[in-house]
Amino acid sequence: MTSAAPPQAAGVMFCGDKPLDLSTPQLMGVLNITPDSFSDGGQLYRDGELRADVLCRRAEAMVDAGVAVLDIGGESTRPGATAVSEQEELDRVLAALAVIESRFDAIISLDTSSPRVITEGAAAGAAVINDVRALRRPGALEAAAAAGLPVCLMHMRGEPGDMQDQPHYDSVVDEVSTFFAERIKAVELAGIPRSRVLLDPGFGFGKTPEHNFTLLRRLGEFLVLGCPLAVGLSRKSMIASVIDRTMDQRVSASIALALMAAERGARLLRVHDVRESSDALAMLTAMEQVGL
Ligand code: 7PJ
Repeated sequence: MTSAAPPQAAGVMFCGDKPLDLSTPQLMGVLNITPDSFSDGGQLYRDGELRADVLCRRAEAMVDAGVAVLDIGGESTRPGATAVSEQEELDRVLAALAVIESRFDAIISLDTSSPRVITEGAAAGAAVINDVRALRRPGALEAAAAAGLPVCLMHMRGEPGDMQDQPHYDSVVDEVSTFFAERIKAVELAGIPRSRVLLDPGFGFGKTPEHNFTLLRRLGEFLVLGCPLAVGLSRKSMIASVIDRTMDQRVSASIALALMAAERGARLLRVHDVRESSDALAMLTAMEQVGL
């Protein structure tokens, strides 16, 4: 299949007209426009209102720290979260895009599964679709293909409401690989070339701590699928399965996990603590640049 994307240097993925250089690991900063997200709910959106000034300061700090991508989400997908209506999600996301898009040059991704949010968000300047449901919601695949943007396809077993009810796999790595292969085929059939696909094993989404650590340890095995790998490990509960830490005490462990993932081939790291993550990544990149 031929791609309509501009000619690409090795490791560069075009997000609309902006190049994302994945030849070294890059950061994606999390901006949750929700009252109830996993670790930062209510900071940027409270009492039905976007806190535009806080959002601007947060985005600016992320851009200053060197993040390549700002990830805007209007739906909480933490375990047990209640569903949000498509209209409510759309209102949150469009309000945030209106604040950020004109002010910052960073690539904006949308953490969404909703076809309407994909279509209208892309029209409002979003340049990557990051879907924890891997475009399985009816209409999402077609909406993403029509938007012509890169997609991040994440593995999730079940739905946020029930995904942590005793997840079981015979082999978590094989089952996630099979899922990726099936989703790559589906997006290619819909007209999204593999060169615009990122894959994410979905840490914490329908997985026990052992599943999560197995996926991390064997992350490099997914590289044979030929797509760059994205990971979200920041502040996740797999940390608390090892050390008893509240959400805001998980920074050091999050950075350790991010570095392990980057060493195993991850190229896009979804993080909350951008300055600390960026400093840590700079050390890895410096080491890798000296060669063997
Ligand atoms: C992830 C995500 C992740 C990708 C969330 C949280 C929960 N998108 N959205 N990967 N997690 N691609 O921030 O902890 O792991 S929401």
